[in-house]
Amino acid sequence: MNRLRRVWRLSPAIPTCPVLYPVTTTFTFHRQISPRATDRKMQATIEKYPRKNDVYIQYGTAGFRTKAELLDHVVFRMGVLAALRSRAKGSMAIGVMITASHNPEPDNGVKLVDPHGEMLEVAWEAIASRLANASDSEFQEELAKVAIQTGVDVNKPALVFIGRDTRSSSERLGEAAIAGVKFYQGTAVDHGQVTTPMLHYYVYAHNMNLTPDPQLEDSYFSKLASSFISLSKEITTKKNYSPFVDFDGANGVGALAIEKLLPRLGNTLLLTVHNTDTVTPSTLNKECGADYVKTHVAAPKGFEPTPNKRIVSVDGDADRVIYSYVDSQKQFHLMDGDHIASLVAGYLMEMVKDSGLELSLGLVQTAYANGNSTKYITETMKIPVAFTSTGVKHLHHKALEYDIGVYFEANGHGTVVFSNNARNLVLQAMNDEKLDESKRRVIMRLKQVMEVINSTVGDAISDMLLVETVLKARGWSMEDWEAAYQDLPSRLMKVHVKDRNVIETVDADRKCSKPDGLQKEIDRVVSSYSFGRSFVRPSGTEDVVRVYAEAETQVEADKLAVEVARVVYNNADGVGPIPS
Ligand code: G16
Repeated sequence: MNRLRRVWRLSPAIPTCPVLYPVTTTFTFHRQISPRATDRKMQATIEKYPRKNDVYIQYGTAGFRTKAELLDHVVFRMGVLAALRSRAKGSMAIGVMITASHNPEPDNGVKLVDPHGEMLEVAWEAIASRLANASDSEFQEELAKVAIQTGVDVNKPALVFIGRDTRSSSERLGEAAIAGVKFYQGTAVDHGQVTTPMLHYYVYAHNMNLTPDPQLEDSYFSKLASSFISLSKEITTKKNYSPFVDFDGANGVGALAIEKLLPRLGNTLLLTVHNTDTVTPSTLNKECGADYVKTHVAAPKGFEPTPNKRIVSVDGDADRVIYSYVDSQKQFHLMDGDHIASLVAGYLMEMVKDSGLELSLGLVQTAYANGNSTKYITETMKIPVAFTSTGVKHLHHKALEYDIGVYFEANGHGTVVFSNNARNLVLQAMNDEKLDESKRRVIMRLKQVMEVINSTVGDAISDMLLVETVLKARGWSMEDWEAAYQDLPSRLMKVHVKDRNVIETVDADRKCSKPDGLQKEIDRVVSSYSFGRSFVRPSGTEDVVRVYAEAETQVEADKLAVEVARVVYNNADGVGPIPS
């Protein structure tokens, strides 16, 4: 009886929320003989979002991602978890973004945004997976365990911001997230269709009290536009730079966002926006957008490229950006995340040197970085490069080790982070009356560059403005930019296998440790190619194994990729046609 009273003593915190009870034998007993009306009501809500199959789903590279029809219960539960996380973080806002980014339209996904606009803390990913995989009948008990384990103060309010992309399933899933927040007695604010980086910024800006909530959207676009315009006014070197750009919106939410930014840019950047059909579901990411351009090494469809004019492609939630152009001979040229990284890092390095500030600067890449980009950055630019596993969360974390950390994945996902030390030194120098005038100007510019960057997460639109700033400052055309270094020919492939998780990797994805013998086979194949390099890893966002290969010529790179893909197919239970 005493133990039963203990259960009741904990309940008044949120009386209608029995899931916060500690899980004790007595509790189970109590529930078995006397299920309360509230318990039944809560259970009925959970069962409105039933777990339809028992396939394990994991919080992966970018949250949960799979076919949209399998996600309702996951998103509902992530709404619940976000409300719990908000309480665990002293009632700060937490974000829930509904998107499958570059994936095809029938897919969808959900990822959580932490209070400073960063990705969900890694330790909580396992909690998210536990909740997503609990059976409907176990969910309340599992949630109670999480509440106790994380020591949430249930008396605190909870606030969750919800955002979604333009997928046809996103509205329905957004409602599931809102239901989850309400289930856990939190307040849900629906921000509607926003890019992933917009939601990250909203969470950050709200929690930092930067702007009143009704002005979050305005604040986001104004901050980007005003810092870009100030920088543009300062920069007089134009030479080969032209402000005309073709923008490929991937028929997704990036197209909606850019339309809101455009009027604020005046004539500093003259964008023609293409691939803006956010209403026809089948068009999203279809033969356009950053992922298509990067993986197919081809111009986006949907418009006729003008020779030598820059094309900026974003992905389905506008957190990645890829530049490209078609020359007057109709030859396609790709300027991916590696080129963006070296362009940005070189510019920042120059400013650091010219400012006289003592700031460390480093660059973070993954195994997908083209070998020649790493060589150029380390040997010619003399900038240190660190490697992490795939997934911006890993790169972001590593980049924080520098005062100025530039990170980009080859797929165009990345940004720049600044340490508190860097921000303080810049502010101090700006107020230093004895500072030499030329240094002051550089430091002012560095401050404006910091403003144009969305440091919370990779942001295609902010990254585009940054690239445009550097190109303008350098007075470069696409050809000038491309002349920095030449990519080694490479090829990306996907292999379908029974269970992609039989493949495990080590050494920042560069080697695989499982299944036994696979790495040895890959090494054997690679050894016969000049400048050959290849690695394989299970995707965190699609049900495939990814194969990357580079070699001295395109023919060799293609051949190496196919050979390695076949090795994977044979060693990891390949399904469907043999890779060719
Ligand atoms: C996500 C991650 C990226 C990662 C990409 C591909 O991007 O945020 O860091 O590079 O998935 O991951 P994988 O090779 O594991 O499928 P996005 O733009 O799809 O959210």
